[in-house]
Amino acid sequence: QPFRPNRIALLGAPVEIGASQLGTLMGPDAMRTAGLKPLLEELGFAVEDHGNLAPPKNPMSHDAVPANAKHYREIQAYVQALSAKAHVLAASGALPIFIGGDHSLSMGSVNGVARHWHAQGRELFVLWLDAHADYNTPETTITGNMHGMSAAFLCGEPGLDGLLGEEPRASITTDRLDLFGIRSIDKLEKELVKQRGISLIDMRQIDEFGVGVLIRRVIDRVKARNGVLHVSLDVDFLDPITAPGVGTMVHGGATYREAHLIMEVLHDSGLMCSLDVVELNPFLDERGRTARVMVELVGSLFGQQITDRPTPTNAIIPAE
Ligand code: 6HN
Ligand code: MN
Ligand code: MN
Ligand code: MN
Repeated sequence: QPFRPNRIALLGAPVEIGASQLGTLMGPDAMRTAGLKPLLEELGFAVEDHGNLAPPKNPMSHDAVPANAKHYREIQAYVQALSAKAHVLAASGALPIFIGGDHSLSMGSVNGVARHWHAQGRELFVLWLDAHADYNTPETTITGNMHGMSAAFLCGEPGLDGLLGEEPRASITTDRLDLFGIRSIDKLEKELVKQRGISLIDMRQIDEFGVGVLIRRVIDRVKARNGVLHVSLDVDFLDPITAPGVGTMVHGGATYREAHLIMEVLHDSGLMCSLDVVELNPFLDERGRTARVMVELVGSLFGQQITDRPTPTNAIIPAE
């Protein structure tokens, strides 16, 4: 069953302390300035902008603060507020877009969205488009930055168990996570991902097979289980030549067209139920270039096309 609502809910999540480089706080407003809402409206959607989420000033959490998780309390407040809001937005029937903010926000957005879909009896799959695996735990992290832990948290890895407090936890299983575009992974993080058997498409595989083939493999798996797909798009998935406005640049990322092809194929699949656009850092951007690129990518994800002619695929899916 495809999910093609005509309503989109925008929510800014200006969290920046999950990363060491400050500035992603300005991400949501830069995406607005770059014309996100009018573009989606032009594509035929009714767009509600819910503004930027403000977490409670004095949150009540009494769990122990884990070692090696920087700004744990502040991120905890954020994640709880975001999970609750994400659940409400998903349940409203709109397709929510969470605009970051650093990647720690996905701990809240995905948890809330997963909770909604699991109650509908549909499995939530997560596509993690990123230079990094974000699969560290407080045990494995080198930096202590929580934006490097979000995928691990979502799969229920231990170490951040008290993070959600009273907010119900809706973990995804490791066979429903696809790490895609990876080219920077820490040693212990790599071991953990391997141990869990998580699907990881690195840049070499992208070079060898092309993104068209590989993204269809992800989609087919979601389809086969009648799932829905949350897309978590980190700006650093893209090559820094195309997207310099990011604090964690890694060379050798996806090109402008590779990224668009992924968005176009995802759109055609009709499986996407929610989206994060994270790690945009307008403080590091060049004349709004990266913000504009991200808005254009969202356009392709919601049906913007070069021509209206359907393009057949020549993908031959290699056995895994
Ligand atoms: N991101 N693996 C590094 C760390 O600090 O744990 C980088 C994390 C990057 C996080 O891209 O969202
Ligand atoms: Mn990330
Ligand atoms: Mn990243
Ligand atoms: Mn390439």
